[in-house]
Amino acid sequence: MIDLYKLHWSHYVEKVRWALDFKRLAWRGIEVVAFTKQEMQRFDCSKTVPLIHDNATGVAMSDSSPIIRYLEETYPEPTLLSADPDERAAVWQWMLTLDSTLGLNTRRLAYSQIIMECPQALPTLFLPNVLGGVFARPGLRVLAAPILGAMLVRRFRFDRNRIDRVYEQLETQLLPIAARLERDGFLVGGRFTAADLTLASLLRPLRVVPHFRDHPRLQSLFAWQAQLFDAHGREATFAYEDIIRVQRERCGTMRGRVGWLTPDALEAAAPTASETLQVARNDQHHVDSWSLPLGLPGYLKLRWFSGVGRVRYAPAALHGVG
Ligand SMILES: N[C@@H](CCC(=O)N[C@@H](CS)C(=O)NCC(=O)O)C(=O)O
Repeated sequence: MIDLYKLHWSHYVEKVRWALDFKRLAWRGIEVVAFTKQEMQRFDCSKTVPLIHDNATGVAMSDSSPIIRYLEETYPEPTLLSADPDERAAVWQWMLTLDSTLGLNTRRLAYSQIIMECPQALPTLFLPNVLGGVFARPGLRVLAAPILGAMLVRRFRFDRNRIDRVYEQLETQLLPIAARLERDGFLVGGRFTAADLTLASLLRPLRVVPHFRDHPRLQSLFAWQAQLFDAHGREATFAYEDIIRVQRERCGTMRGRVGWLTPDALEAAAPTASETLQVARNDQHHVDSWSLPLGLPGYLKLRWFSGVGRVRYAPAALHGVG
């Protein structure tokens, strides 16, 4: 039995859940409290989720791609990598690159979207079990939302999305990937590997970001993703997708017009240089009770002056995408 320490909606966790299911391994999920991570303190690896503890071997480790590599080495069949060494290396580089770029940027934009449109979803996601779920109740939710929002802004710097050119970087990364999949069907070797699993999982948060969800040249990519989810029995939507869809249906609009994203701006965005990675990068900044209030101006800026304007809500063309 493998214990998987998780936050249910995390796209990095979904990578590992998918790999465990693909390999038909027995596992049980342990939901952690994101702020204390008390449940993981006894392990001496980094305290991010996913973290696994394999009761059969005693191994405990975090970081989704090394976890998948460990699963592959310990439980080789069915394989998620490749017997061919060149393909294996290519899959590994795709995984680390996507973890270090796509996964960070999609997380940034999805949280930004939630803060812009329905910050009251944050207590539901982060505090469902704290003090018997009291913060997820309607009255306290309204009070807890800005505090959680400020904390997340401090941790991930959503107030810098424009300066850091997050939309531009994502678009220039995804367009060639979409074209490649249209041509080849899979990222490496013409068959499903951990590279595809990584891409499909880490792309999930973008399904709440209208600029990408409705992008005419990315529809084939979301269709590819939906097809994989269906073929592998993955959840069609995550809780935050449903929460934001309900909110949009209620108010009839969504934050979808990225004001500064002109064709010229996109043209000028340099594609990210591809380097050989040994480990995945992360973008979390330390937050404590002293620095938390510093997140409030960024939170308010994101809520009211993000530069991402309202457009009329229309459900996405694709089945399963809100
Ligand atoms: N590169 C890591 C990223 C893991 C990561 O950033 N996990 C987030 C959840 S999406 C986390 O543990 N967040 C808790 C925190 O921010 O303290 C991986 O692939 O597992």
